[in-house]
Order: sequence, then structure tokens, then C-alpha cells
Amino acid sequence: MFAKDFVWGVATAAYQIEGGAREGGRTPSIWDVHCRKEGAIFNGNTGETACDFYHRYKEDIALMKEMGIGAFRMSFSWNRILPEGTGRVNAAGVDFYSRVIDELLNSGIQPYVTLMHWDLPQALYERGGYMNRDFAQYFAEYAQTVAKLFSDRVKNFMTFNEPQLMLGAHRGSGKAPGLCLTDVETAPIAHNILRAHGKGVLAMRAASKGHIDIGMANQGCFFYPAEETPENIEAAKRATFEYRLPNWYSSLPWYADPIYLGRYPEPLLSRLKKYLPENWEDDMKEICQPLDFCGQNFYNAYRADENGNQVAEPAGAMYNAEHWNVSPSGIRFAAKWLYERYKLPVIITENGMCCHDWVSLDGKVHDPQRIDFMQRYLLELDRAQREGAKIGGYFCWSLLDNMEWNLGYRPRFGLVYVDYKTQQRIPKDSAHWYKKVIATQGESLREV
Ligand code: GBH
Repeated sequence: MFAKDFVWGVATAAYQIEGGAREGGRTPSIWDVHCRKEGAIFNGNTGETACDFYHRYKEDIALMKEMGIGAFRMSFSWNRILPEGTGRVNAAGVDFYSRVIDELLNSGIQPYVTLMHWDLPQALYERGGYMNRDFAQYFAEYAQTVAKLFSDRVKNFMTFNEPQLMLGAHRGSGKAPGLCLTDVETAPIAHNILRAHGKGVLAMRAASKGHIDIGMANQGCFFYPAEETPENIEAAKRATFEYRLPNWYSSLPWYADPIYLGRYPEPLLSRLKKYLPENWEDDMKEICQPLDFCGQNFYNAYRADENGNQVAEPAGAMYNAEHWNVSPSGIRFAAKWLYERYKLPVIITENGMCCHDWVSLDGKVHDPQRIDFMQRYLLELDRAQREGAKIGGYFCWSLLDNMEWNLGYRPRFGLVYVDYKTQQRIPKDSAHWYKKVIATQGESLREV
């Protein structure tokens, strides 16, 4: 069903799993600071210990090996590597990631490294964060450092995870740094993040030993057609790429068009041009660097009618434990549209579901809905490739239950259950199921 070289992975992020927040010379990121604010995080949870991956990475890598996982998407904590954000390199931080990478490679698992998954070093936030035009330069320095130190062993990188949500964090989403800014401030922030991506890619290519694949893991607001008629499909595609809703910062094309096509999308550009920094056009060439894949996180899409207007889910629709709608056809349309528009192999860098998981009396964790969710989404992904889209891989979010940002430890997204008190890991039914999917290259997806 899926090709032999199809990449079967699981995805994670540093702040959500590592813990060891005060160990090995690590300084705080904006998330450490945010978690200390009264009422900012569900139940006052923090990532101080998280899944303790910092100490338990060997055990977790062994679990992946047992599952037959081919690739591990992880992120590096910028402030573990460069405690001041720029300048001094922290040997203990580099050593930690080095040990993780070696353990992965020795287990036959390819590391896919995200340079920054939301955890901006606090030291850089205090220098203006993304608002500072020099942010792009700081990021390039970090990217170059990582490429120098790791490109002999790591062959796949992503610059940022979900710039959409990084902007959302500045628009009152409750994520760090917990600001609520207007278009005047956020349009330049988005522009600086895109510039950082471009400069980062250039710096990595220049510093890397041999060829490395580079992409970005985007989020985005997709629509799926309520009825699969040609008109409705066209309308859903238009709603996705000619984004017209007020929350432009959640859209896909505001970030994807510049990095893949070298231009901001209309009609959003007409709306936001006045907020962009002077001479923004001069930056577009640097922002649009050749990339090797189109990384896309995909959880759900919104339902659109034949006029491209968002409509409510039908009564009795499927939802995850956090009430996000489940829309399997959405991943098929997303993959096809992305490949058609950006002409790069698509990698689903995240997809998964949070369920109401707990340990049953038999000591196991039964998660039939996660299995059904993944089966539905993977079957649709297979259909997308049969209909012409080139798909390079699929990463399940997530290996472990983990620290879900401002929602704390409430949502459980893992294939492996984590008892946060004892740090015991219990592979859920879905972990065994995914193992079989991988071993059969997707053939077992046909079994219902
Ligand atoms: C990702 O963000 C992050 O990269 C990752 O760190 C995180 O743990 C993971 O997903 C799980 O959340 O309109 O109510 O249907 C996901 C961003 C934002 C995607 C909300 C789904 C749907 C909300 N998500 N969105 S809803």
C-alpha cells in the first residue's frame, strides 16, 4: 500500500517531553516562565519534569525500536544548546542531544529534528523576541550551530513548528508568551519568523556536512467539502488558500506561500500590506529557499459548503476528547492540494488524537477510537497518493502522552501511556496496532 521507503514515524517536542528543565546548564524558555504564571496552565501543570525523557530516553527509544518505528521527530531546545540564545554553546546540552541521536541511530531510527517548537529562549524574548528584526539573525546563528554539530548524523531538519500557533500565542491563545496583540504588531512578527526560516535554511546549507533535507512543519486552517461535488471541492480549496476569515494568522497560505512560492497570498496581502515592515518585498527572495519536503501537521479541517463558507458539523459528528472535530477526508484533500500547489513531497509531520485514556482493570490501556482515527486518516492518505499526491511519510503525534502546553497533562495523545507519578510507560493498544501497520507497510489498514 505504502512504498518501501515511506517514512513511518512518531513526533514529539522538547518542552513537552524532556523535563530536566534546570539540568545540564539549561536556561528558561518563554514556556518555563509562562507556566509559572497563576492560572496560565490547566491545573498549574508545568514542563519541569514532563515525561522525564531527559533521563529516560534510552527506555523510550527501546520502545520505539520494539514498535518498528522508522523515524523520530523531536525538537531541540534552543536554550539548552545556546543558554543566552546566541554566543556561548553549552557543552552539556549538546552532549545530551548527541547521546539521543546516537541511541536513535544505533536502534535503526532516523532523527527528524525541529529547530524550534515554540520554546523561544527567555533571554531572546527579553531582547524583543520575534518583534526584534535581529531575531532572524539569532535564529540563523542557532541553525548554523546545530548544522555544524549534528549534520553528520541528522539528515532531516525542520526550521519551525507551526508559525500559525506561534502567532496565535501573541493573539490571546493562552500559549507563551501569553500576549494579546493586534495586526499592527503581529504582521511584522510573522514576517520576522519567515525571514528567520529563510536565513536559517541558508545558514544550515552552508554549514552542513553533506546533503541534508530541510522543511518546515506547518499548521494551517484547512476546509473540507461538505459534499464531494466538483463545485464544493473547488470552494473548499478556495476557502483554504484564499483565506478570508479574520484570524489570518491561523491560515496556511500566509506562511506556506512565502516559503514555497516566494510571495504573500491574496486577498490577505491587500488586507495586511499596510502592517508589513518597509521594503518587505526585498526579503521575499531570502524567505523562499529551496526545500526538500512540505511538512504538514494535520489534525482536522473545517466543513465548507459549496460557497466556501464554513458550516457546522452535522449532528452526531465525531470529536476528540478536546472537542476538535474528526475529519478524515480532510487529510486527503490537504495532501492533494499541498502537492499540487507547492510541488514537493508531502510529509505529514503530525497527526493523532487525544482520547479519554486510562489504565483498565486488566492493567492495559484500550484506545479503540485512536486506532479507528488513525486507520481512517491513513486510508485517506493512501487514497491521496493513489490519486497522484506524492507522500513521503507520516508521523503520529505522539509517542508518549505529554505536556500539552496550556492544557497541561489533561489531553493524552500518546501511543504509549505515561503514569506521571511513577513515569511508568504502558504501550496502548494503538501502539501494538501501529506496529502491525508499519510491518505490513499499511496493508493491515484494509482489515476492519
Ligand atoms: C500541534 O498543534 C503541536 O505542534 C503539538 O505540539 C501539540 O502537542 C499537538 O499539535 C496536539 O495539540 O477548532 O477546536 O477543532 C496543534 C494545533 C490547534 C490543531 C487547534 C487543531 C483545532 C482546534 N491545533 N486545532 S478546533
